[in-house]
Amino acid sequence: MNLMKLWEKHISRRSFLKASGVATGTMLFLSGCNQSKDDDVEADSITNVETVSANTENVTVVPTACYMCAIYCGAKAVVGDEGRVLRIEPNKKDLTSGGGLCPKGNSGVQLLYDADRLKYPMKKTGQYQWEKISWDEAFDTIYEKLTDIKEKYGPETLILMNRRGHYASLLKGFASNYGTPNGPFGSGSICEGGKRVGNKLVLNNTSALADYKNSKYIILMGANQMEAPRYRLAFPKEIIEAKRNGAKLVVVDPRFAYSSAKADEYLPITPGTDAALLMGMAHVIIKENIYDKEFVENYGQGFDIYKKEVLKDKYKPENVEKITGIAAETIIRIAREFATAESAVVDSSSGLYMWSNAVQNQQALQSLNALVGSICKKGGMVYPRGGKTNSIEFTNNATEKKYYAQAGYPSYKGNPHDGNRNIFPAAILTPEAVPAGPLSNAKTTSVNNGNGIKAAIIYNTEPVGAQMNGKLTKEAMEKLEFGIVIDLYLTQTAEVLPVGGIVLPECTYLERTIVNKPTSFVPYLNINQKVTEPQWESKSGHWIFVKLGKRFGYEDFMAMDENDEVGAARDSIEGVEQADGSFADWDELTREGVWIGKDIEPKYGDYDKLKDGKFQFALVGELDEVQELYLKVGGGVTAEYVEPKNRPSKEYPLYFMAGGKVIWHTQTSTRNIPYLMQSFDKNAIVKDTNYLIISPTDAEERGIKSGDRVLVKSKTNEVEVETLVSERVPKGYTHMTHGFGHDAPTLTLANNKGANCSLLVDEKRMDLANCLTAKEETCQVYKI
Ligand SMILES: Nc1nc2c(c(=O)[nH]1)N[C@H]1C(S)=C(S)[C@@H](COP(=O)(O)OP(=O)(O)OC[C@H]3O[C@@H](n4cnc5c(=O)[nH]c(N)nc54)[C@H](O)[C@@H]3O)O[C@H]1N2
Ligand SMILES: Nc1nc2c(c(=O)[nH]1)N[C@H]1C(S)=C(S)[C@@H](COP(=O)(O)OP(=O)(O)OC[C@H]3O[C@@H](n4cnc5c(=O)[nH]c(N)nc54)[C@H](O)[C@@H]3O)O[C@H]1N2
Ligand code: SF4
Ligand SMILES: [Mo]
Repeated sequence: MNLMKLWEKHISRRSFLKASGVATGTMLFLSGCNQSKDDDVEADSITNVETVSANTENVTVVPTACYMCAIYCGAKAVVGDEGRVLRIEPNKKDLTSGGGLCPKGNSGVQLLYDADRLKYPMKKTGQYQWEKISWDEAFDTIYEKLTDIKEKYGPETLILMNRRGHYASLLKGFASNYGTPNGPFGSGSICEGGKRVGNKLVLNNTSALADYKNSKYIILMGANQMEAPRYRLAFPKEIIEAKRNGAKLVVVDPRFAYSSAKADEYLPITPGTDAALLMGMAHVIIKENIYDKEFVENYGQGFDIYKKEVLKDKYKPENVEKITGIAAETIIRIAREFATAESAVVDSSSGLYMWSNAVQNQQALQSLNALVGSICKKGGMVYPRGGKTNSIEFTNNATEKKYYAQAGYPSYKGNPHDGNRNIFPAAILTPEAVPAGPLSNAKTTSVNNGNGIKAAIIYNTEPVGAQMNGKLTKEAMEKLEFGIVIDLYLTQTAEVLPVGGIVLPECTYLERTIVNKPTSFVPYLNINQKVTEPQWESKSGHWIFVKLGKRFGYEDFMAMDENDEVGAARDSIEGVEQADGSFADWDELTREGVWIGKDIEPKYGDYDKLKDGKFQFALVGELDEVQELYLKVGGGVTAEYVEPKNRPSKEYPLYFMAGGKVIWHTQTSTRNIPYLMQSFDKNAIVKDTNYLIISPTDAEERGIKSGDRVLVKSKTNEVEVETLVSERVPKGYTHMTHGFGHDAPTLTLANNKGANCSLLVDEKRMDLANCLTAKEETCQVYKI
């Protein structure tokens, strides 16, 4: 197909003309290969839609965005003859990426053209047996099955799962219309519930961001930003920039990760004990009277209670040394440096959140920031102000609230967490053991009407690989009465659907159009623009969910046009006032791939966003619903160090960090991409599989060498895997990267490579936000 025509179809005529006009003078010489060749391309010249000459063919550059993980970096697709996408380049103007792309972003073309992709809607007829069906038949079957289930068991027996990202609002609209409050549940209930609740308690906002770039003292605690950038790919770059401007970087991590390698000071900590270190630092700072009195006085609530806790003997440096393994004199020195730096910030990630004491950790962390006045301050913690889009108003949007009210529960908003899918296997297998009602008892935010869960819609997530105790998830899936998986691949999760289950092929992000709201300090949006037509019979989430809603006759969906996703994208920004008072410009967004508001610097001094204008050092006075509920489920009024629930024992003497992100891989979704799965340097821990990484001492004690196969056993399960002996992990500690061990026949590269470390994790151990605790596992290792 003529490329320019294809492109023209997807942006307005006016913006297309404007855009191509800008480009005519530019000549680029591109070879037709997939990999980035920066030296061939004048970076600054790829700023627009343009027709450029190559050695062999004409190419077009289409601004779009990456969706190989949930950061949504702005990108440019270089497209050759007949719509063939040649490669993905960075978009220099994009803010969340800082103008770059990671290796996963570059490899997007291989996802697009992966021959293993799901090509048609299919119906399961037996184990590993599928029958190709038409989209119409798929929708008819779904309508009949789900209508039947609703009549027999009630709408609450349908659960929906997704990942943070595209089309969540349409999925939510479907759930509301169907009448289930159970979902869509994203991955937030796996990886950051503790953070969100911790932040909400003290900062009145779930998602504060560290202003690394402008900071003079940065502590990364359990956050491997250099390798697993969280929220923004620009972060690693900005941390390095801060270092160039004189900032000190301290990394606190039990294992020597990539971030540790960039640190000015690296502190290996005893796993699970970070809150003790944070409280110990606060102890020194308060004792030495070097805290920010002005902040505490003007913007602090309940400081005396916090102070009383902090000054307890258990937080004396010599006692904290015993808990954390970090020398008392180091704690004292770091505390002094942190309090007296021009600006300072301590930030965390899964290393603190994936523990049973996650909420308390985050309370302690933000309280330390507050103690030195680093809240709403340059170089400290600030409120995000990313771009906004319209949220679609669905007729029954209030379903869950109505449901809770009818059932006599506190309002849904009162839950410390906005959605939880951890209850999913138990609600299928043992509904009688799952308490009814929302999180009033901190057991579940899912609603059980007594019948448990009977059907599931699983979109863009792979629970067998990603949920703790994947074996249980498998058993549960097989017992569903009906299930639907919407994915790019026929995953191991799809393979355990009950017979009669349906899989629907979504197209990739390069084959669809939607506006993104990347996490940001400033109002800004970017856009995924369709770069090439969907292949085979794959369809975009927009098309799939609108058609689905229409099949059910839901009025909200009847008014939508499944074929007009460009119109829907445009509507999503129409008339939306951004945080700085500006309005996004569609032409600019489609032409540049990004739209940036008036304010281009983070906003400081937003103290009015704090609850009653105060940072909550302690939960006193009139509490909001989340604070009240938190106390009710056993949370403390102020920050504290709480010992993790699970500790190494005689039977399971080694810490087992189940998961841990690596630069070349996104969770369960990039394991079939050849460019990422090639072998590199063993020490860099990059290969087409995962290993059990074990210290030389522990390996020697067990007679294990690198490359040996071992049996890793936890209380929950056991797996076999290859080992890598490395000094990057300390004695007593083991680690496996998550996302491997796919065990269905459908992914040519990924099948049976490595092992699924989630199988080993106890799914019942949760934090006070009801979030899972993958880093808190323990194991024993045997040479096979
Ligand atoms: N043991 C252990 N388990 C973990 C973790 C850990 O550290 N340890 N980490 C946890 C964390 S932090 C997270 S966020 C979760 C994430 O785990 P998941 O929720 O499973 O997320 P992903 O791996 O990103 O993607 C899941 C599926 O989405 C599909 N997919 C990709 N792009 C698209 C698309 O455009 N459309 C559709 N329909 N499908 C698409 C992929 O093929 C894949 O099957 O895993 C969690 N599980
Ligand atoms: N390349 C890449 N980047 C990603 C992702 C990806 O899959 N690949 N996924 C994205 C997602 S969904 C998420 S949730 C984030 C996760 O991003 P991170 O949270 O940074 O990633 P993890 O590797 O899970 O854990 C961070 C660090 O915590 C350390 N740690 C473990 N236990 C403890 C502890 O008790 N104390 C301390 N101080 N440290 C500890 C680990 O050794 C690890 O280095 O990454 C995002 N970015
Ligand atoms: S960080 Fe995520 S969104 Fe950005 S380029 Fe890498 S995979 Fe794509
Ligand atoms: Mo995550």
